[in-house]
Amino acid sequence: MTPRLVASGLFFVVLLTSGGLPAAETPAQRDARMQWWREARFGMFVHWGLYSGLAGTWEGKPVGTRGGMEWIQQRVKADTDTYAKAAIPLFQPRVGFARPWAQLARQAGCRYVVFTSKHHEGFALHDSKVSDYDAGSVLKRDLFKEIMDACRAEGLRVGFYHSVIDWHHDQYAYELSKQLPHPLKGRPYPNGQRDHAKYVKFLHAQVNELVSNYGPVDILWWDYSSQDFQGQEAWRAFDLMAQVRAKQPKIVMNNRLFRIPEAGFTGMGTAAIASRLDPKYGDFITPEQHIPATGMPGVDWETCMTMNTTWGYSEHDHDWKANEMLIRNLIDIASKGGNYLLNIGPKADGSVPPESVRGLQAIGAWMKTNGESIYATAASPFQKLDWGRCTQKKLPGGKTRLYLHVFAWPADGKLVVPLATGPAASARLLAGGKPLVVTPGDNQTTIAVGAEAPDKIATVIELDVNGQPKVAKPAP
Ligand code: JFZ
Repeated sequence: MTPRLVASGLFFVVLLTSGGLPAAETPAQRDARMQWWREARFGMFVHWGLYSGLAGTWEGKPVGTRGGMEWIQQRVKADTDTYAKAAIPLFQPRVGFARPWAQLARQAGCRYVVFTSKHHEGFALHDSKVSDYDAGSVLKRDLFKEIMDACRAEGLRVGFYHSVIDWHHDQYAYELSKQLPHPLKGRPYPNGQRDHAKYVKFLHAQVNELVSNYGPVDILWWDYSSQDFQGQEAWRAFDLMAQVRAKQPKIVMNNRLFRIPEAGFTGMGTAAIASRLDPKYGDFITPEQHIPATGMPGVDWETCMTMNTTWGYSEHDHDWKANEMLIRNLIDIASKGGNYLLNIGPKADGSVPPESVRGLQAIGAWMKTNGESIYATAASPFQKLDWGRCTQKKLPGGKTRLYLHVFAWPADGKLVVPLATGPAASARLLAGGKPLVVTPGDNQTTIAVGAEAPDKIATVIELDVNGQPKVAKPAP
């Protein structure tokens, strides 16, 4: 070892021992930690808790037909005892419910699962020593472990969504935020006074159970903060993240413990999109129910989306997205360099709504043939393509493979790609490998694709070119 290497080695030892924080991580180490997540492209989200049994119905009436029914306690303004009394008898998970979730995810082509360990209602799915509002106390089961084990058995990466908002805990001081939701908002604390620091201590202790007792955890999906209540002040967020990283050094976390511009989270939808994210606030940003208009080079992002309009199960929501939209959303997101976290809201018995099964199976059928145009690809080199989307991959030997996803099939059977290619360019259908005739050019390349779209939703054509793709400038 040269003296310089010894010195830099010491340098990192010093950084690491001063807390094991992300500051100690070099960009190369971060890239290595993020690699599986960046290549995965597609995950399954699961919202499942006491609200699943209520299914959008309170005292026999629908609370609504649209929107998040995992918020039902807040929607009907129930205190936690009233809510628990109504919901607990309905929450009856069947034995072995979790394996079908994991199978469904794997067959859909998902590479990871993120499920709710505790949503805003406060009910924890594991067997918690620091709470009696948990599956261990109420059902004598550890549903968290059942889900983790099932996902592992199917070879999936797995992590959990954890709400820092808590509508059950008697020290959660909801008056400290005007913006965060609470069923009792505007009403005095039923127990007189609250000491929020005690809640934060409980939050840390419960998360510590989850990252200590169930083996490796791949993802922690925090939810959520407001402008007026966030970060270190609200959740002792830096301490919480450090505690998690000490137990799970490889874990990937989102940024929702914070809500400031430098953390890349300032609002929902479009406003949640930021082109910067200091890694000390988390690893990725989370556009919700929304696909950004363009990619964001240098920022990792994941769009989470429902298949109807609610995260938690509702028997009243029938507004299901068509298979075509689900598949094209996945392609659109991959073409912009993001991940797609697609939600299911199982019923209280753990069964998955048939419409969700249908949608995931359709994605799975498409991914079985076309998955290599999604996994481990990079964002499109084109700003816009009239007929669809594009992803790309570097091939050994200096070539680039473009995956052209055709949504709108050309009526004359000629697909025009705004790209300069040389005579070495070659193309074929990804499904089946049929070679296609390429006419290269300085401003555009034309591929003879035939009159009929082989796949009405998205046909993938591979186009191999030498070196970096030379994208033609759009006409002024
Ligand atoms: C949150 C949850 O409230 C919701 O139930 C679901 O779990 C989703 C994935 O995440 O959704 C939010 C988060 C933040 C805001 C609104 C909904 N917000 O800041 O307005």
